[in-house]
Amino acid sequence: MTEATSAELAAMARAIELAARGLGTTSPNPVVGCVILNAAGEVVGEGFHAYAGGPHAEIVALAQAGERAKGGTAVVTLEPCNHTGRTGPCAQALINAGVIRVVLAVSDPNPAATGGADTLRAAGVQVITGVREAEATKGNIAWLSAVRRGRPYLIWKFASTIDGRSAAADGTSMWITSEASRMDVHALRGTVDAIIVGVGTVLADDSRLTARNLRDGSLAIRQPMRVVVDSDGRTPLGAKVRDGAAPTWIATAAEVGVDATGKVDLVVLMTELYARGVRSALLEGGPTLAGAFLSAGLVDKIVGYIAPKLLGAGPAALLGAGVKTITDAIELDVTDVDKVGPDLRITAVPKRE
Ligand code: AOF
Ligand code: ZN
Repeated sequence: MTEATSAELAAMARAIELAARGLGTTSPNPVVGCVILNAAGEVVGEGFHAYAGGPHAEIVALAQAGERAKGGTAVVTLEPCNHTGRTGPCAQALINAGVIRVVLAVSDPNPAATGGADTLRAAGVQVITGVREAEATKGNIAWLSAVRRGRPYLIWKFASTIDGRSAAADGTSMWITSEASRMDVHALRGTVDAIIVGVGTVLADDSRLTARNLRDGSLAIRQPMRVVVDSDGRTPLGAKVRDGAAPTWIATAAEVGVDATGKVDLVVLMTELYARGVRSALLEGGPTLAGAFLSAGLVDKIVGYIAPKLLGAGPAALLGAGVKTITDAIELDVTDVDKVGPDLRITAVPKRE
């Protein structure tokens, strides 16, 4: 059978669900889920990847299935790995367990690990690819796009009034959006590996840029790296980002190098972040840095919190994005619109030609 059966389609939906349990804890590795069906098509094992360095999803599911995997099928959201990294090759483990068929959703773009499907086929295992591929891709979007491009998946977050302003005329910007939106931002911070801001934001707000728990304000267990883009090294020694509560990188022009505008080269910065294990990052401010990232085509997703307020004056949420005339506008596709407390949360992705 060269197409997935209905039992396998159902198992893939389940595997995608299992994979999602690893979201936020597997980086720099992907989220992966696996279901083992016995020869009769019954579920005999389930597993997901929980943390980098831990057993891969296939190994967890095989352990649960034991002897019952023999003559059965492995349904997995990512092509089984072919390499010995922190753990052994899953393709070989599946062969050793006597699995005769593997159904997978997405091929592995990681050059170190790819080739599992070929190894399985060479051992006589039937391999079906591309099953529920779009859903599995969505569940792993940050990791997949990061690995394919060699730079982190970047989310630009901003808060503004309905008339697009991020501060009042006198520069005051505290509490533009509601408490509910600010809590939502903390949850968002908890899903990424790094938070990026410009030095202007540090100088203006002196925020901690940590992810805090929604209930009591205590620090979340996993802290994203704080990255301050600071061409001239102006981050004060006493700035809260230097409090040691999370790994912090003050990225200066001297260290990273500069682009044609004389500012920190953002492409180099992103490549360096990837090398440091960052697969997803949240860009939080300010407007000029956001403009530079957007015009360089480095933003993958936009989350805007829009407060039901009008100011009529004051700085814009975005500046200097390289748009001079209407035909230069950065076109977006809105993927979600939600109400967060009294505010609107708009999620969008740049249209790519
Ligand atoms: C995972 N979990 O369930 C699967 C992965 O660092 P290692 O040795 O654990 O290898 C990580 C690579 O293995 C990862 O980038 C991906 O290409 C492949 N498959 N990884 O962390 C899993 N199946
Ligand atoms: Zn593996």
